[in-house]
Amino acid sequence: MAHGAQSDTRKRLLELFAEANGEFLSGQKISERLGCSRAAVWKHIEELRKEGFELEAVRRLGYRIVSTPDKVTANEIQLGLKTETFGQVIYSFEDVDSTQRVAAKLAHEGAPEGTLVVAEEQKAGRGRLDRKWFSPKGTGIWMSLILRPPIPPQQAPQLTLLAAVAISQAIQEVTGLVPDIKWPNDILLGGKKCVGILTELQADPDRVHSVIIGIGINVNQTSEQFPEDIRAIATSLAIEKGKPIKRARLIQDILFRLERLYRQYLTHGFRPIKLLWEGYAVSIGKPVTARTLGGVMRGIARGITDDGLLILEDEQNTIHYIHSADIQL
Ligand code: BTX
Repeated sequence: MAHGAQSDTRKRLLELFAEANGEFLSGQKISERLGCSRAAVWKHIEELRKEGFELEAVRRLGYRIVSTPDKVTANEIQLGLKTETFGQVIYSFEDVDSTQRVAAKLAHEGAPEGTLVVAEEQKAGRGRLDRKWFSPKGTGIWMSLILRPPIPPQQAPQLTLLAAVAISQAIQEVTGLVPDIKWPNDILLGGKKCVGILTELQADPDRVHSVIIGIGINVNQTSEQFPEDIRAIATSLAIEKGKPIKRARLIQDILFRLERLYRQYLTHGFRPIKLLWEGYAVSIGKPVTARTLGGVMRGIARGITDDGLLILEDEQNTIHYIHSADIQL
């Protein structure tokens, strides 16, 4: 079921509550600020309640938000969101086949940069090379962000690395845990995968039309909730932290950091991002096995190029530049 892009009035109401910072807002003031009737205000408040917001109503004082639900609806994400464009338009779904597919369709139809598609559950979440991405209901972050960078298609993989940095920073900020990044697209905690990133393009040979950054984060799963075949390699933030994490709060932080890094990237190029990326990179200087579509290669990971390719030095000291692979440490 889709919640769809939310109305401007709802969005402004949530902004008002965010400004009020937990204090009461009178019904009169809300209706004046939103330019709608008191009855309409009441209707919006009831809808927020249905979504799991806890709202206190006191005569003469008005309304205040007591607690917000652990939901990934547009309302929840936009309450307190500090971005200019990223996540300012949100399509949220109870369930969907894949947020990547929905975002690609929206991008094709002209959705603006920063449009976010997010779902409580994915029935057909996917990883790279059509692998499955396990996306159970209500426990993780399954989202896709539409970007329209003025770059040639071969630079798009840099955005995967940029996203990995923003997500790692946000995880660190919200949970205090320090993640490792494994080139190109895995984020690990304690050696186990908690995040996957999938970057897909709509492009001509010389120009990108849109880039869809798909982000899957295991947030609140217990280890029994992972299917047996990935239990040994997967983890969630809650497992590592020992307590549940509010998903919308993490999404806000990710969007904020993504937007900031993306702007920096468009102005100064990949180099500053590369330096940040190297700060989280786990494979650099270590022996790795790279499985590419062309075969298996062993060597020492020496770093990444300014374009974001992996530099691998094999046993004969030959340097290889790898565009895409699965890396085993
Ligand atoms: P990947 O190809 O690097 O990793 C996929 C592999 O990871 C699977 O083959 C499996 O072994 C393992 N795996 C599957 N599910 C999980 C999980 N929940 N946690 C840890 N490991 C898992 C990674 O691809 C890119 C994933 C992107 C997912 C996002 S979610 C939002 C968006 N929509 C969508 O369909 N995909 C992206």
